[in-house]
This record gives sequence, structure tokens and C-alpha cells, in this order.
Amino acid sequence: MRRPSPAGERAPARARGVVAASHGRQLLVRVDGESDLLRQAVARGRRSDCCVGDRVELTLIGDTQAAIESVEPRRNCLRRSDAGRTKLLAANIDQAAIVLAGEPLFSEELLVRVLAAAAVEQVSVLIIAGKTDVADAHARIEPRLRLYESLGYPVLRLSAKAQPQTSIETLQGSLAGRCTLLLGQSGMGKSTLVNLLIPEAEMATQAISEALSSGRHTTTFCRMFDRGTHLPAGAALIDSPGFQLFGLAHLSASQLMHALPDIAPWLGHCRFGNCQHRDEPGCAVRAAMDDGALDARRHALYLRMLEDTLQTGRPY
Ligand SMILES: Nc1nc2c(ncn2[C@@H]2O[C@H](COP(=O)(O)OP(=O)(O)O)[C@@H](O)[C@H]2O)c(=O)[nH]1
Ligand SMILES: [Mg+2]
Ligand SMILES: [Zn+2]
Repeated sequence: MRRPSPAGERAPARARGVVAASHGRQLLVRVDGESDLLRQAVARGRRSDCCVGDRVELTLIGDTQAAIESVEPRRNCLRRSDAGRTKLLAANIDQAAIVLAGEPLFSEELLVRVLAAAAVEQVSVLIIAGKTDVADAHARIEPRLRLYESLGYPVLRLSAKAQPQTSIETLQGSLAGRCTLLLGQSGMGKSTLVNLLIPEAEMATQAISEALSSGRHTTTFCRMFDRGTHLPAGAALIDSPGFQLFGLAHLSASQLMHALPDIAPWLGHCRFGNCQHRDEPGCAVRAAMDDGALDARRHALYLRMLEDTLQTGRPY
């Protein structure tokens, strides 16, 4: 027989929500129906592997905290692995937008790594080339941008500084109705774009920073914005810390090859079934490069990424 619970004790309230910010193991969740409040959340048990964008089941604790009981199945989850650890960047996203620029010069290697990781998770991508007002530097990257366009990647060109209004409109067209993860090396102008779209971001960042006690380093966490002065209705934007590394050890060599739009078409046409497309005899990828159908720099970057995937000794 059930006994009445002692006075003042209530059954724990269960709810669902979304992880809206993360800083390492520390998380903030937005509980469905509590639109203005972010609760501090801890993951129960050993499972701390959740990230921004995850839908979660929660037990509410008081008015400001929650415990994550479980993570709902994900549509996708963008990851990178550095120094032997796989890090979850964001889940359930509609696209990954990579911000780059000519000054300082972006790393094409980091770009291809992000593009490959996104392709494996079947996340569409968007390249945002900012700072077009730095005309000389932009002119130098324009040939590479055209190459990526020819491979099927959409490229937006804009200048937050010189043409803020046009930039807002360009971005709005690509962000509408989708959840976009914004990525970029530091210095590329990512924060400037976030602040252009969401002038409230700076204040929100301070509040989140305090809640997550991440101190003054305001860009060391991921956070999701689902509203903002210039964010189209129904759009969400996830800002992420700038990165210098983007390891792909979590991918298999085969996943990597299939993720590259200029290598994938040649797969299956090499003499050897386990060809790694270095300089094996009868390699169709190599032949494509010799014919000029595959950009030599892209092939060199593929070989560097291949090293990541072979580190773990995963089967081909
Ligand atoms: N000339 C120019 N500079 C920009 C533009 N956008 C950002 N910057 C500058 O680039 C530097 C890095 O910008 P920031 O947004 O902090 O980059 P983040 O590290 O990617 O977040 C800052 O000095 C910005 O003022 C732009 O459109 N044109
Ligand atoms: Mg920044
Ligand atoms: Zn080959």
C-alpha cells in the first residue's frame, strides 16, 4: 500500500528540454515550456557525453537546476577527435557553417576537415567567407572559394564591417528555418557575425558565462541562440569556440574517402580494392589528379586526413 509522502515532499518533476549551452561537463538546459530560463544541469552517472542541441529527459531540481536522466536519439552529431579523445560539438543540427577569411589566412586543412566530418554525419554545410572589404586578402582566397563552389559547397561572401545590412540579409536567407552550427578558427570574424545577428549575444554570453562559471573566457563554450534581433523566426544559431585542431580519428578511412566529393566518384575504379590512393599502381584517384580532374592540394589534404583515420588501427 502506498503511504502518503511526508509533508513538503513532492514527487520529482520530470520534463524534457534541450541542451542550450555547454562548457565541458557543465551544461545549461532549456526546459520545454520554460522559454526564458536556462537551468544548470548535471548528467547522472558516468554518461557525460551530451552536447548542445541534444534533446534530453530531465528531473527538475528546485527552480534553477535539473538532472539529465537520458539523451534522446540524435539525428546527427558533429564530432572531432584530438589527442585520443572524441568531442561532441553539437547534435540535431541542420547545417554547419564555417566562417573563414583571407586575413588572417584561413587554414584550408581545417576547412576540409570540418567538411569531411559534416559529410559523414550527413549535415549540410555552408562556407561563409567574411571580411571581403579586405580586398587584397580576399582576392587571394577567391580561387580556392571557386574550387569549393565547383565541388558543390555553397559559399556566402560578406563583410560584417563594411556592409552590415547586406550581410544580415545574406545570412538570414541561409539561416531561416534551420538550426545552424557556426564554426571557425579564431580570428576569422565569427563573433562579429554572431553579434551582428544577435546584438543581445554579448549580454547572454555574460549570463551564461557566469552560470557556467567559465570566468572571463567567454568563447570557451558552445551556446544556442533561438532568438535574436536579426535571427529569422524558427532559426537557431549555435556558436562554438574557435579551434586550431580538428582531428578525424573517429572516422574510418572508407568514411573519409566517401566524404570527399572529388575523390568519391573514383572509388571502386582502382586496380586494388584496398587502394588508399597514395601512389599505388592503377589508382584511379591518382590518375584523376594527373589528368587535372582532382586538385593536387585537395589530394595532399586527403592524405593528411587519412593519417588520422589510420591511427586508431580501425579496419579499412
Ligand atoms: N576588415 C574587417 N575586419 C573584420 C570583419 N569582421 C571581423 N573583423 C575583425 O577581425 C577580428 C576578429 O574578429 P572576431 O569576430 O573576434 O573573430 P573570431 O575570433 O572568429 O570570433 C577583429 O579584429 C574584427 O574586428 C570584417 O568584415 N572586415
Ligand atoms: Mg570569437
Ligand atoms: Zn586508388
